[in-house]
Amino acid sequence: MTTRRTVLLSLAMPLAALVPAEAASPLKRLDPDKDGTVDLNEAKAAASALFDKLDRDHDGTLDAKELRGRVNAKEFAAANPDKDGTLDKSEYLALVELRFRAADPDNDGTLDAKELASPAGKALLKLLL
Ligand SMILES: [Ca+2]
Ligand SMILES: [Ca+2]
Ligand SMILES: [Ca+2]
Repeated sequence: MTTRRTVLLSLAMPLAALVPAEAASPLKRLDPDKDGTVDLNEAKAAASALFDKLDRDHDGTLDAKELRGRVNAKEFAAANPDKDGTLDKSEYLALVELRFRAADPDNDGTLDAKELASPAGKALLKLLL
């Protein structure tokens, strides 16, 4: 019995050793259900956490300064229909959804590693991490 257990442990070890190296990739950080893709809910959950982190003055909105270049002026204007100079969370998440769709050319509702690495995918990641 002891021998068998030792064999199982030695098989498990190399797998465990891989985890820290992979934890840094954006896909791993954005994929809590570990299905290998990022869906819109996962993207929005990450975006919501980032929004709270960026909102330094905790007024529930992000101004251009708090966004620190994550959104260009044209997108900012389009994402901010009430033109108050700030994005609230629902405006921010609408922009995330827009970029998500742009990054999903095969329209399957999920982003795989390749889609995340595309220019549109990288633009989306700026709003998530
Ligand atoms: Ca997933
Ligand atoms: Ca703010
Ligand atoms: Ca896709």
